[in-house]
Amino acid sequence: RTSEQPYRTGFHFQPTKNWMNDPNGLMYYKGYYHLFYQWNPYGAVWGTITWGHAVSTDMLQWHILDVALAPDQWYDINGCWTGSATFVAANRPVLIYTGWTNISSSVEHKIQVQAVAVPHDSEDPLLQKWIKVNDNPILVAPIGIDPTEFRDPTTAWIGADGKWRMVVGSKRKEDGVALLYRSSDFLHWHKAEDPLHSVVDTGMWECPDFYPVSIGGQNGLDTSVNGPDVIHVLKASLANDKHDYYVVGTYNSDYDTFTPADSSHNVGIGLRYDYGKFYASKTFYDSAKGRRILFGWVNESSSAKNDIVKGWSSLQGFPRKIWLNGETKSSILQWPIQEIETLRRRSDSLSGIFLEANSVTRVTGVEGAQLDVEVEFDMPSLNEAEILEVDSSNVQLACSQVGKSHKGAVGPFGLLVLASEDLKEQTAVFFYAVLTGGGWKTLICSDQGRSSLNNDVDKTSYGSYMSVPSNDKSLRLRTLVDHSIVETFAQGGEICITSRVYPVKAVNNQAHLYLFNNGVQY
Ligand code: DQQ
Repeated sequence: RTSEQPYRTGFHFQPTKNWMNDPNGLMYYKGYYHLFYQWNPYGAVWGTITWGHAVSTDMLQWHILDVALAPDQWYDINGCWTGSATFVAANRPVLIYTGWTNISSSVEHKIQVQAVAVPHDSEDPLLQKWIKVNDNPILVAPIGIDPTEFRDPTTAWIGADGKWRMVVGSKRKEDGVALLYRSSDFLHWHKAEDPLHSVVDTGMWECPDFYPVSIGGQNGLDTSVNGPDVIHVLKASLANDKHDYYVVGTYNSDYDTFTPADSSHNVGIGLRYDYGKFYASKTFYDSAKGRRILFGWVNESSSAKNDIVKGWSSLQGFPRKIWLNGETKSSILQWPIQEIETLRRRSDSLSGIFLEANSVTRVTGVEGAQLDVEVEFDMPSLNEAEILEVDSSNVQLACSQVGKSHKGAVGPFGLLVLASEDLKEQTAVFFYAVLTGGGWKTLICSDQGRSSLNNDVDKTSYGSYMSVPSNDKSLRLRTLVDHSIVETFAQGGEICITSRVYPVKAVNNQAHLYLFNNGVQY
């Protein structure tokens, strides 16, 4: 990082230059974590997309290798789009991805097909060279599906009959749909009559992900595992609103049906992985540590013009371990992978701090633009919480209307990160307990409103309501800060919020940490 490049990060993956988007083909193989990613080698904006490739032994330090897949065949000549990795046998990883091609060389109309690539040398733990198979494209859009909306194959899994299954994202009219395909040999795929799942009016489903989670623990499961102790998660990235929505449900592998566990949730309705910036995410099973890990694309909040000047765009979110929330059994929990703890150069612990009403307290001795902060607030008394006078159906709006500077009863209270000494720059992560029509709720917000003196960046606030059981003793926050990214995990990973910020003064060791309380009742 230089003074010209204050927004490059340290422990988040980013290519040395140019545009990146979705994580692709994640896997653990022969001692290395492999991250492929949508990458434009030619500039800092989206364009002719290849699969960039990086490897790591700890998901903290990455080594960038040569591009793994580039548009060099008629069926992917306009771009090698998102796809996934599957182990067809222990030492046989296979990639399936979307090729963006032309209907014919004379017609300028671009469509999507699916293609397969296999390692040139599966003995190479770095899997540096990939061969596109002769059978490509292995799938074209079926009748009734728009070939411009047919993409992003999932990791495949084995069903009850021993055959492979995979899902491809699409839409039918305005309904988002996860098309289901079956195969015996991984090259010849047949569409099942019914999709795995579909939800009316949710629009195009990009980057679907479908995986099992254990009902009784945090351990991850390989993608084909099913049984009485297992429940499934289906996620889709909604092209209409650029958010990743998931639902937990039961997968019947005899009939290939998927039924949401809680009828009030569905894909596109209800739960999101993250209430800030986080899109086109993908999980994989880490066989080395028996966990399931989630990566997601975090784009910039600055303009394309700025990206071109700085020469790069986008980060990957810090990898998260993901497992079923044992309390609800219909939502998941996410937490930064434990490897991050090895980066802690120093660890300070403070306790018994009383946050007076209307106070801001500097956490002395904790400076810098790279932090991993965990805070636990004693549960405030909710007796005095006020009725929320903002539009409670729109949380993003509620968070920006409340804002950190709002004076409430129970909150806002929380953290100021990347704050300049004069507090002119600050990113606030806060709780605010309110009474809405539906009862007590706690808002958790990330307020970027004062994150930068530069006004040429998007400072939208993000947030969510969080249900806090009455027997919970505290409100908990964990916030990771890495120069231009702030990732918050509230209440042990129930709610996550990622934001991008571009401070001008609060950089490097000029960035400070504060605790604040604007509520009068805390
Ligand atoms: N990005 C890819 C597509 C995918 C979209 C193209 C999601 O395959 O649907 O770069 O961000």
